[in-house]
Order: sequence, then structure tokens, then C-alpha cells
Amino acid sequence: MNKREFLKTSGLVGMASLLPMTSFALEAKTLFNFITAIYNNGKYQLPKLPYAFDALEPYIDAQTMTLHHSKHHQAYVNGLNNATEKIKEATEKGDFALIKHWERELAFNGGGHFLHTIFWNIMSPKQGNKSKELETYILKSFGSYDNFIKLFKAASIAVEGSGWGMLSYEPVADKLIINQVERHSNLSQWLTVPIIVVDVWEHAYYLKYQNKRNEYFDAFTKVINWDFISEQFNIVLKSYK
Ligand code: MN3
Repeated sequence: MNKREFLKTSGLVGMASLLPMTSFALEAKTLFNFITAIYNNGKYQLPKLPYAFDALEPYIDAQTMTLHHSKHHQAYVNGLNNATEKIKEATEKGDFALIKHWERELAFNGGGHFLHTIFWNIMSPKQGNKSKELETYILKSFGSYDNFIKLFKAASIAVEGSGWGMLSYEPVADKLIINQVERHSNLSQWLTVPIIVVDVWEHAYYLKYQNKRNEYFDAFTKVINWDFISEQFNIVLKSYK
């Protein structure tokens, strides 16, 4: 029985989703341990932020965090629930006339919901430390930490329009790679596991940084949560080896 099944059968799912994500994350040691916090009773739901809205000041301002979490992320959760419902209806009726539209909505809002949940967790006012394993993989994949940040920044600030910069584990060559993601779902490279994501949609930085996406990226690096990332990375490696 895995952690999720245990929580379900023991009736703890509802409780777990009410706990602040930090206290839940401390006891759960499974990949993306926030899954029960973002899906409950057949519905996707908005997780609580694992820290206060102003906790990332001065790098990420409280007003941006509040709008970003309670308006933008909530809209993706609503859109995902709606698309899921519409696809279920279409399947039951055998009417797939609008399937292209709903599949696009499903991918867009699902990507939005999952990526934002990772994003909140990979940031923290307390940066923590990179594990030895994560450092080894950064060196092996990019040559140095400095090269990794330079590549991550160059790719992230060059995303065309709205999207994300992403550090992923690529299990075929057993290394880390950087991807750009357009919107929430385009240009994805399947089989990879996202390790760090940076939101470069204007809503993530415009109030404080206006069009200076590069300055926002530099600020983002001051709030990266290395403890969380190292723990997730360790679980990813274990699950593939
Ligand atoms: Mn966003």
C-alpha cells in the first residue's frame, strides 16, 4: 500500500489537505508529496501556500504572490475541473465534436495547476542546501553551478510570450536538462521529471519588475528552496534506478 492509498483507507486524505503543506511535506517522503493537497474527493483544488504571501519579500512581492496564487492559480484549478467534467460528459454521450478544444483546455489548465504547485514549493524564504547528489548531477550535466544558472536564465528569459523555464531529470541519458515551456504545456519533453520550474508569465513579476524579466530571474534565484528540491531529486533518482 502506498502513502496515498494508506491516507485514503485511513480517512486521512481530507485531513492531509487541510494541513499546511510544510507540515505535510515533512512527514511524506514520496515524489510530489503534495498530490493529496491538490486533489480531493474527485476535484482538483488550490493548495495553501507553504509560507505567508509576504515571505519572499523583497524578491517576490506580497501583492504579486497574492494575485498569482488566489486568482491565476485558482483559475487553472477551475479550468481543469471544468475540462475534466466536459470530457467525461463527451465520453458518456459519445459526442466528440468539441474534443480538440477540451483536450487543449485539459492540458493547459492541468499544466498550470501542477506547475504552479511545484513552483510554490521550490521557493522558500529559507534557501537550505543542495544535497551532494544534486550537486554531482548539476556538475555532470552542465559542467558547473555557474553554467547551470547561466543556461537556466538564458532559456527562461528567452521564452517566447508566456511560459516557464524548467530543470528536469531526463532518465534516458541519466542527467539534468533545461527546457522552455510555452504557456503551460507546449514544448514539453515527455519522460522527463520537472525538478525546478520558474514562472515567466508576466503575472509572476510585472507589478515589481515590469518588463525586466532578467531582474526577476535573478531575484528568483534568491528564494530557491534547495532542501525541498534535493529531497524531491533524491526520490526521483531512487524511483528510476
Ligand atoms: Mn503563473
